[in-house]
Amino acid sequence: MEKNTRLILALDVTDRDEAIQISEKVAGYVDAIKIGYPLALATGMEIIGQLSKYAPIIADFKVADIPNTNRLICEQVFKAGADGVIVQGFTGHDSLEAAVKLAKEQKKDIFVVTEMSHPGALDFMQQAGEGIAKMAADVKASGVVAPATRPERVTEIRKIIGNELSIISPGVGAQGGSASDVIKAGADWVIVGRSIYQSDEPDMAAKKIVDEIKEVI
Ligand code: FNU
Repeated sequence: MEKNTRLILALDVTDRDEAIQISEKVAGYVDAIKIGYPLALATGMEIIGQLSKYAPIIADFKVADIPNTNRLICEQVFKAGADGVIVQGFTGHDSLEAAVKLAKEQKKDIFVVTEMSHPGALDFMQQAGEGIAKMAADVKASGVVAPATRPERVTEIRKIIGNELSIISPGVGAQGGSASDVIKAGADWVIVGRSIYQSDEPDMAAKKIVDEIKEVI
């Protein structure tokens, strides 16, 4: 994924035509489009190939299984045309290694969730976040997913993973996080969904975030 605008669109709409229209409009403002279960379940996996002409696709399937199943899932997602897959880290090193090994063979990316951006992540996940970040660095994943809602945690996670791995960071806008704050805290990319795709002018909403990021880099 090329680092230009530092914005990743989270395209959680459930209508194929709407997904394509929004992608066309925002393509010039995003470095990648993240799709997840809402869009893939609504339209089928072909949507990945259809959207990949606008931007590289990151599939947010938060893969969380035993090593063999992780590998099988990632194989299918890459075959559908995705450039990266988001996997959970809490399943441990062997599950993560299986995904990373496959991704490296295919020159694709694995992003590992450290701690999630919503309030409930404090119940269980946050305690594991630093250990997961270290594991992601040890197995040489491409990057981690860390919360824009807690920029101070992004700074902590950056210290742990160093500069070899990327940080992609959701939680900007609808969840209360700020794009410029989390970029300053150490994120490489922000992931933004509702603030863009629910806007009457998604391209202008995306541009505003890109301009905000430019101010601080
Ligand atoms: P928006 N997402 C998230 N927090 O929000 N993958 C995480 O910790 C995480 C994610 C996803 O709030 C979420 O599923 F690991 O509308 C959604 O697709 O801007 C997007 O990031 C945020 O969407």
